[in-house]
Amino acid sequence: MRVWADYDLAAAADPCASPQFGQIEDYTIFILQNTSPPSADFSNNISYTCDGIVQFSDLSTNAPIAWQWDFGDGNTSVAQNPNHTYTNDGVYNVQMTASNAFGDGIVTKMSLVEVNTADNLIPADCYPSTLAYCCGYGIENVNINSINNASINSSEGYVDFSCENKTNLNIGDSYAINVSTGLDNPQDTKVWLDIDNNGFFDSDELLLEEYNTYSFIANITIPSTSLLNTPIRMRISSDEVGNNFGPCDDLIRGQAEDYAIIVNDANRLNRNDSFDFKMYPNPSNGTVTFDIGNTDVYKINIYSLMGKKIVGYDKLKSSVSIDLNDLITGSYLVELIDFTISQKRIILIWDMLLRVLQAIWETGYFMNVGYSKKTNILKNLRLT
Ligand SMILES: [Ca+2]
Ligand SMILES: [Ca+2]
Repeated sequence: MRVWADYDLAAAADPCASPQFGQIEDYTIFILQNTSPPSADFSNNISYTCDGIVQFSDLSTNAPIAWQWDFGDGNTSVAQNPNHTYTNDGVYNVQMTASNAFGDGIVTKMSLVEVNTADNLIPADCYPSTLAYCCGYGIENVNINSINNASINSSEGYVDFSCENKTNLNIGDSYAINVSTGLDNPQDTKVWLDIDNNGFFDSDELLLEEYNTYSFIANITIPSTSLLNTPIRMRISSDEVGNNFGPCDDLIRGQAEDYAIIVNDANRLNRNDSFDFKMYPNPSNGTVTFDIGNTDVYKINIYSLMGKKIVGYDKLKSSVSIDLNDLITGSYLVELIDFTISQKRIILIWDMLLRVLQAIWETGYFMNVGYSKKTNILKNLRLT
């Protein structure tokens, strides 16, 4: 084994060249047979995928010579670094066995890969490349509504972030979009939305142009012709100032990134998701809390058991408390409506008199005080 060391600005190390100021030393190494079975390990390039494609890489030690992969979906491979395509949605365990002449090593990773093809966008007709990254150009952060995605500069080239970065926006509404392009150079940036989801970015799908900025916050308005309730592609391209580019043009220094937008119409009752809700306390003696989880557009209607609508509330948030003090004692039908889906529950409301009597009963006064004191208590509560 030869060790070669020299002045750090000298010519590159050549095992047979004489160092300028340093020296060369030789040592003896014996290579021994490794008689241990492999210690199995591997990595995967992605854990949440919309197209189902996952690249696995062997990280086993102790010199394996054979591999057996079980991808958890009934498919297997004997490659060292297999590329596998899952065709069904689900969460998969992956097992790998690495072998050599001295035995096997096995590793199993539970719930390693989640496949969700419902979030897969239709392909775009083009994916712009970065031609000549330099100097810190690129897109370093994108923030709009619930998307807040940090990434490296354009040394990564084009990246499709749409699978794991999607957000719901309302048709006709304006939203602030914040694109950070680093501190090194000003850039030109454009944003397109494939509003008809045909895979092409047409001229009327250019939503924003920002010139000569380091980063910016601007508003985009979701066009009234946008396809509803389907993930559609938003493309952000950014390049050095003065490079006039379209949605399919390669970028000289910068890069393009894609995201997914789901356009909703809050005024149209067209949702098909099922939902459930919690309602407590029940029976109630006043304020009732309705908890519907992540959904935030719905109505609450309360009916008598004869079917007469007593009261209704519109467009409430995911968890809301409603004061039902005014309802007289009895059972009521509560209906929560989320677009076309409705769920119903019966709630029992206790009115004020019953509540007071219950409170007195619970304090034990009926057990421990005389009749006149009980009367005074009721007088004080303005119930006589
Ligand atoms: Ca980036
Ligand atoms: Ca289009």
